Amino acid sequence: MEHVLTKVALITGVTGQDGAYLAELLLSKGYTVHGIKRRSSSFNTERIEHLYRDIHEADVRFKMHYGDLTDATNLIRIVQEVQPDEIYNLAAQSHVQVSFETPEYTANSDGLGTLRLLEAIRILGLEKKTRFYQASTSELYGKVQETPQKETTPFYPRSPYAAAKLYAYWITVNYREAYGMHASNGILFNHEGPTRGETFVTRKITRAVAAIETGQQSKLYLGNLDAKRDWGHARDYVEGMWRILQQDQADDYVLATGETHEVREFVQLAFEHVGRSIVWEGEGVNEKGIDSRTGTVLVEVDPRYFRPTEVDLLLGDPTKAREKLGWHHRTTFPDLVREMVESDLKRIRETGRA
Ligand code: NDP
Ligand code: GDR
Repeated sequence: MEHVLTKVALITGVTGQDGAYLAELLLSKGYTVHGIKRRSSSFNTERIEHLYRDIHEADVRFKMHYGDLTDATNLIRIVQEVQPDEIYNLAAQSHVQVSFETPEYTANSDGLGTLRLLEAIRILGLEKKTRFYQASTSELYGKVQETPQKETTPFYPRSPYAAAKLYAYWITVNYREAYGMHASNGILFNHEGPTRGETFVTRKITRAVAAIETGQQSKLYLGNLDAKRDWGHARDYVEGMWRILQQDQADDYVLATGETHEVREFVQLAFEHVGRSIVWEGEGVNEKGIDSRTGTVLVEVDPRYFRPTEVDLLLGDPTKAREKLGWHHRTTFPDLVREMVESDLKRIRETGRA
C-alpha cells in the first residue's frame, strides 16, 4: 500500500483574518499545520478556536508555537523544529494608518521579519525543501501609475506599511534569484470577511450598521469616502495563496476581483441590507450620509481618519492568476457586504455586543 506523507505548513500570522482561513483550508487538504502566535495578555486566538484539538488526542494536525517576526532566533528554532514544506508569511502590522504612528516597528516586523524567515530557511539548508509565500499587497502600487494594476505595473508606496512591504517583496524576489528558492509573492488586493479586523473600513462599517440597527450607536464617523478599493472575500484569496505554492516555478501573482468601489458605495450597500437608504449631502469634510426616510444623520466625516498620504484608487487585473493558477474570485461585492452585515447583526443579537 502506498504511504502518503502529509505536507507540513507553517503559517505566520495564523491568528489573523487570512491565517485562520488558510489554516482551515490546509487542514481540509490533509496538511499538518503549524502556526506562530504572539504572546498576548488577553486571548488573541478567537479566529482559530474552532480548529483547536486537545494536544493529548491522537492525530492532532494543528499546532501552535509562540513567536514573533522581530525575533530571529525564535524563528530559526521554530523552522528547524517544524521542517516545513511550505511557509506562508502572513504576519504583519497590517494597518496602513497605524503604520504612520509606528513606522519603525512596521518596518521591523513587515520588512525585516520577511528577511528573517528567508534567512532561517537558508541557515537551516532548507532552500530546496521549503517553499515560501510572501503576503504582498496592492498597497505597493500606491500612487496611481496605471490601471488596472498588474504584475508589471510600477510600485509607488504611499505609507510606512507599503514601504516595508516593498522591501519584503524585493527580498523575496532576490532570494528566489540568488539561492534558487521557491519563493513567491501574492500581490493581494483588499480582501475582507466577517472576521476582518474591526478597524479596517469594511468591518468598521458593518459593525456600525449592526450597532445602529440595534440602537447601540447613533452615528458612524469615517475618513475619506472617495477612496476606491478592489474588495474581495478572504476565503477566496487564501485558495489563491495555496495555488501559488503548488506551481512548479515560483513567481509573483496579482489576486483581485477586477472591480473597484468607493468607500461611500460600501456604506450605502451595507445600510441597504437593513432596509435603510442613504442620501449624501455636502462635500469633503462636510459630507454627511442621511437616512432618506427619517432624515437622521448616520454618517459623518472625521478628518482624524484621513491619512497623510492616501491611496486613491486600487483596481487589479487578475488575468495572470486566472490563466496560470486557474484562480478567480467567487464572492461578489454585494454578497461580501451582505455576509459581513449579517454576521455582525447575528453577533450583536446573540452577545449584545458589536
Ligand atoms: P491581520 O492584521 O488580520 O493579521 C495579522 C497577523 O499577524 C495576526 O495574526 C497578528 O497577530 C500577526 N502579527 C502582527 N505582528 C506580528 C509580529 N511582529 N510577529 C508575529 N505575528 C505578528 O491581517 P490579514 O489577515 O488581513 O492579512 C494577512 C497578511 O496579508 C498581512 O501580512 C497583510 O499585510 C497582508 N495583506 C492583507 C490584505 C487584506 O486585504 N487583508 C491585502 C494584502 C496583503 P495578532 O493576532 O496577535 O495581532
Ligand atoms: P487599506 O484598508 O488601507 O486599503 O489596507 P482600510 O480598510 O484601512 O482602508 C480602506 C480605505 O478606506 C478609507 N477609509 C477608512 N479606513 C479606515 N481604516 N477607517 C476609516 O474610518 C476610514 N474612512 C475611510 C481609507 O482611507 C482607505 O482609503 C488594507 C489592509 O488590509 C492592508 O494590510 C492591505 O495590504 C491592503 O488593504 C491591501
